[in-house]
Amino acid sequence: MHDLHRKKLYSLFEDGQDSLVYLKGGEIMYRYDTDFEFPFRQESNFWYLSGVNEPDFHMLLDLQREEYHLFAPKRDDQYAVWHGFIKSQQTYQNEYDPDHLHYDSELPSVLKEFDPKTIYCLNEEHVEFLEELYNDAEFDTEALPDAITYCRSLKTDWELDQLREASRINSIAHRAVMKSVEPGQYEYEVKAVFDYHNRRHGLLHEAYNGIHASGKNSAVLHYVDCTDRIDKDDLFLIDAGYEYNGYSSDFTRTFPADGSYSDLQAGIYQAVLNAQKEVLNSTKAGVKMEDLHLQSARVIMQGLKDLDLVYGEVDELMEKDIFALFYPHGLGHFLGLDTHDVGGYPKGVERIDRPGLKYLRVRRTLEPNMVLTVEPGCYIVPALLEPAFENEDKASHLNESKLREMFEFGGVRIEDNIIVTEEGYENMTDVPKEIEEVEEIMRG
Ligand SMILES: [Mn+2]
Repeated sequence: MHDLHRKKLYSLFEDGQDSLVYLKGGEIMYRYDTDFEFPFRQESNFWYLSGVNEPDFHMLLDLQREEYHLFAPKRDDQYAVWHGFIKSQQTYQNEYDPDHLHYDSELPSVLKEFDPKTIYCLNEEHVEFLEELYNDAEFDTEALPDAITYCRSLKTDWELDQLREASRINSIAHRAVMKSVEPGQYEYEVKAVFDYHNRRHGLLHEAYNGIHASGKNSAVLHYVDCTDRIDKDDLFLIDAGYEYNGYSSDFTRTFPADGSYSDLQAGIYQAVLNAQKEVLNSTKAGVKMEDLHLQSARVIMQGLKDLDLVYGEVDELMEKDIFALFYPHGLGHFLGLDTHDVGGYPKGVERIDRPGLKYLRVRRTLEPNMVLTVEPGCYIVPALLEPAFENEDKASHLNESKLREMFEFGGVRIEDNIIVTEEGYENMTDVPKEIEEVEEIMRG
């Protein structure tokens, strides 16, 4: 399968005469100056092109002959004593199927034999490493990141299957969490349930720092403390996923700790759900992500208007950036070997310098086989509202007294993972999100 990824990359380098691609695989990382090892996880570009998920490898791609050279670390007996069994070259050959297999110590001599004109690298750090071994070539760090990013942003069928499997198991874990949450538990107990269900299905790596947030913590976009006790009137927000074969899942659900949404919670929740459903209805190839984002923000503003939390016409609330006070992040992002996957901004496309759009992680026209998250949200963030109350132009649109009463409310986010198709999308997330469905699963 990774052979297909390399072919895709070769096709982007038309003139590969006397040129090589070099990639350095990941190394084991330690906690400060100790021998505490973090679990190894391959660097995503290396994994994409090789399928190798173990430390200390290198690769060269011969663009002229379209041949793949893999360099494996030579391990000594001490390695076997302390770290693990040493694989033979034959094992590596069978597992990874390179056109040529070498030991890492052979990297300088192989480079010399090639005598390349140009070596394409991912970054300056790799250039510096390689220059120590061979400095008779021109190094280029522009073309390769662009080419791999292009390849990775349009998924192959095999990649889509990995993503579907990650989502299938993540759906099981999210349902289990929804069933088990009760007031009085601590946030970390919920995380334990979530981790358990992923791990017992063989998923060992979290795709990102999961968020398990109750009450006002749910309005902290990247809350990772996971230490608070859940109160019966709290909303609980879980934004978490594991990866399968390196491919991520990333879902969010928000539900009432005691199993039934209060009127206010239901009002905000329904506004976010309506926004997500409207945006999904518009999702298909040819649509621009920033347009979808603005569409979702309008629906949320209408919801807040209906709840008497904001005043004015939706057009005005959008023009004056009132929406950004309640929805300060982007609608979604690409998903793949990284949770915030590459390719959101094609070359030359800059971020929009405007509140509420600045943090949009994708500004592209959607194409079939792009995979992304759709995750509108609505939050009560005192840090954003306090200054807005002081700003005359903004304050006239805000129901200050009602909003102040909600400073402990937190927020709502609903996130699904989808594959863009020509006519629409495939939703890989299978976790209840309608209010009645959520309440029913929580009742058991
Ligand atoms: Mn996400």
